[in-house]
Amino acid sequence: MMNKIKPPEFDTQFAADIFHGLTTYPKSLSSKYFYDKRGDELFQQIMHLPEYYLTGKEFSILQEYKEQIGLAFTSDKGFDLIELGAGDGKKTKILLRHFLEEKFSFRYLPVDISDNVLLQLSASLKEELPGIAVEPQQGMYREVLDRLTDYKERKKVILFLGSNIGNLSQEEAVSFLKKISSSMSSEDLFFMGADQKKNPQKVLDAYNDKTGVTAAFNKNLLTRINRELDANFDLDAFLHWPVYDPETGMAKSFLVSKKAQTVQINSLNLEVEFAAWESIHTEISQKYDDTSIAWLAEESGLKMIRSFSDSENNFKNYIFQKS
Ligand code: AVJ
Repeated sequence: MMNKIKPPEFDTQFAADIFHGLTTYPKSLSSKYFYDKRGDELFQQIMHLPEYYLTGKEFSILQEYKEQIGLAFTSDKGFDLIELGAGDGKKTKILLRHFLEEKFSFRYLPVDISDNVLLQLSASLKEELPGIAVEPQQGMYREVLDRLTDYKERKKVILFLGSNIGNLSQEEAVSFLKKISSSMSSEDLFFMGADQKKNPQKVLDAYNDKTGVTAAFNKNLLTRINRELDANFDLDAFLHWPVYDPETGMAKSFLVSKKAQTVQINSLNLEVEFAAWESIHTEISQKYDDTSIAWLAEESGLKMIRSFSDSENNFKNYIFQKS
């Protein structure tokens, strides 16, 4: 019999999720919590690492195929470009600059949960690409997509770059893509970047860089729990451990406890016991191929109409329509 204890109440979703993740077996934490201020900085550094090929490959695809991409996006009445998780917009600016030069009629609607990100992005666009109509949309993807579903005046093009889809489990990815598809009309497009299956060593290296930036990024989650929930994780007592399964295409990252230890999380009134070599799963970075993308599309009510890739097929950008 289980002890009947009153379920704890939590001040924030973060507190609730950390509690649940560290009191179940096997332990896990969501990668969405990587991105506090320090996490954002570390991710910026990751994008410049020689091992982390994703950003450079997608950048080169957008650069090489911007004309063709532009021709697919544009329409007589113009279009609205909605970007989910815009970040610093470095890659998107390649497209925006080209669309501006071509004098396409379009508006740019970057969507992000962070007001701060949107403010910085709007400011940098005003400076670098004045003349673009920018309408930032603060909120969660789902909320914003709901808001935009009834909007049918112009063609919508939804951008989802960076292989961010890879952080979702298969089930979550289908549910997310169904949401996208249901917010689209027949002429709308969905443009998505997805990292591809490749030499497993190359994938592994991307999540295990020599300089340890990715390890610091992964462990920063513990620093965040220490700060926000008054905990005492010892970062040196955990190992950053990425793995890659070439069959499923799943890259996973773990934090592994180097010894038996107990961690106090004061704000949660919780003591977390770790056995020696017990793991915390922290991230999925799914790698795809055309078969798995076709399956995802089929499950989600999308139809792939074009794809663009770099010369080594390391990364692909796909265009989908509602099916
Ligand atoms: C931003 C989700 C695409 O999974 O490759 C980078 C995040 N994690 N290094 C990825 C990340 C570790 C990244 N995404």
